[in-house]
Amino acid sequence: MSQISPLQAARATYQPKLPAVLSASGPFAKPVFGKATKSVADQAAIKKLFPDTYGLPAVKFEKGAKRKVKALNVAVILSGGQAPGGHNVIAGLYDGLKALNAQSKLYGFLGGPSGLIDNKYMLLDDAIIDAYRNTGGFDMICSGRTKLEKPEQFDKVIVNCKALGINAIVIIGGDDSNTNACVLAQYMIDKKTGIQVIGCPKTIDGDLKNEWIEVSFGFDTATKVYSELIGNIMRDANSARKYWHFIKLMGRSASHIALECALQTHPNACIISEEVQQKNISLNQIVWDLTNLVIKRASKKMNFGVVLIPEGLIEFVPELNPLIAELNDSMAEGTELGDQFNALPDMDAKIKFVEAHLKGDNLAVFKPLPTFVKAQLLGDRDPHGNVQVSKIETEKLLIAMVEANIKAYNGATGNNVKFSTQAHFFGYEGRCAAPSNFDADYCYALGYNASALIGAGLTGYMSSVRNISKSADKWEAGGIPLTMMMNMEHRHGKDVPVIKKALVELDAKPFKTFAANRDKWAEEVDFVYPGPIQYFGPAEVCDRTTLTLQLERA
Ligand code: FBP
Repeated sequence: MSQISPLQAARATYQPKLPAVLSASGPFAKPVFGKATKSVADQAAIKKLFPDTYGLPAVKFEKGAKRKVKALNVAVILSGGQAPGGHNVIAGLYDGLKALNAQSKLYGFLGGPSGLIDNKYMLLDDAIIDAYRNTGGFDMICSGRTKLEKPEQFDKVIVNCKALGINAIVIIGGDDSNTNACVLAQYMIDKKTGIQVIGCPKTIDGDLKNEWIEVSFGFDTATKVYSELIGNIMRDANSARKYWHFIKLMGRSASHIALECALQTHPNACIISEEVQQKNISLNQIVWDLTNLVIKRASKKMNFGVVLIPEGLIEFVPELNPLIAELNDSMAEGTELGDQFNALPDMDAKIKFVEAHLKGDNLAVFKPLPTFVKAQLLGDRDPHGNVQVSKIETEKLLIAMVEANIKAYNGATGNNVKFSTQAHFFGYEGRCAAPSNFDADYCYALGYNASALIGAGLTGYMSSVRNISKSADKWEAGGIPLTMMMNMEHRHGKDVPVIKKALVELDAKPFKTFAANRDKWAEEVDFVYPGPIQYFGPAEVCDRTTLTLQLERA
């Protein structure tokens, strides 16, 4: 590891808080089983696919007595995008396993799921774990996006795990990785391996949440980092009074991150993709709403402002969705059109080709788009050959379109509304931040709790720590069957079982609170400057949770 900063050194000594039941009983807490569960939808189909893990009861840990547990060998992977706190999940898991039996071993498989498949691992020991306690990043064992979903891959995992005498695999990941964990758990039963599979809910996006998983880890820290940056920009905007800042925020499809940052900072506008979709708001309408806001603020001598834009917006705009679908289909590799398109020498030729082949409405939407957006729509594909929607610079697209409207407005009215802009994209700035106290505690508890689930012999569960809007001593620990979160979805031409993604709900408190305040925030300077995450100091400053969580659990 590189040299550590004084803050990191102080932070290394932080002892994360645990739910009272785990503090009292350690990983020997007693599992108390609830009633049989069912999946959120498509019960018959899910039951058929997961005959042994479907219907498992939810588990709640209660006080338990120390008992003799054999030494366990456990494999752990980090899967997908980085999220603050991942190292603490591993540290909690490690401490819990050692408490169960000091001879237990934890193997970190390297680079995500591919490490399990290709048998790349390292044995984690005290020195490694101690070096990474309470740090951000996933660099202890690194992560990856290989999908662990095919029987051939599972078979390799079995061979590799058997060679090390692995009793359980812990998959720390988002909805896709935990979907795969669910499939792997059933596969391990089918093949009578006795290897348990436990999931942990990770993603800054906040879209792996439901009645039992109140939040995925990383959301708290990442949104605090973005909100700090947004607050700094707001203060700059309010000081210089000459720029409109358009800020795109990571979060993939869901707008949870944008919404939380809006609640924390009170921007002049924040677009929520789920609202755009439900109310069928066109791109033109979004742009005119922003244009009118710029004009209105200009009339009050406020030629500045801050606009938040969720990463996934493009997919939710009604007229862009069919356009993207047609581009995905018509340019797919192996099709006649796709092969002709791919053979073209440069982007100019590709744009002309696509304009000659797009149909009716989609052509009308594509044609007026700025050239850089056309190029991004036609540029690199994802591994499935689809448009990489997240790479489209929506913040710049909106700026260009508002600019054109303002120009037309100034021309038609003789006014001189100024619209000078700055574009930003925040995502990587927050994914590896040192975890907030909340994420440090929550992650450690999730990992420690996973060791208790393993010690109890369970498989096909997600580590669940609940009641987390309260102080940690009131948190509840347990496990939720992965099958409980599943439904069937149509993906890449097939109906497949997946964990249901949580999008922003327009009738829930976080959105309603935002909607009730946004007009006031639009026209005034009501900015809030949250400042940096604090690790040492009063609990009301250092341990506060996100506003989303507070509003949802109020
Ligand atoms: P996960 O769902 O895997 O946690 O990813 C989170 C995320 O940060 C998204 O917000 C973002 O769209 C994506 O990862 C970017 O990933 P990459 O850096 O691999 O392109």
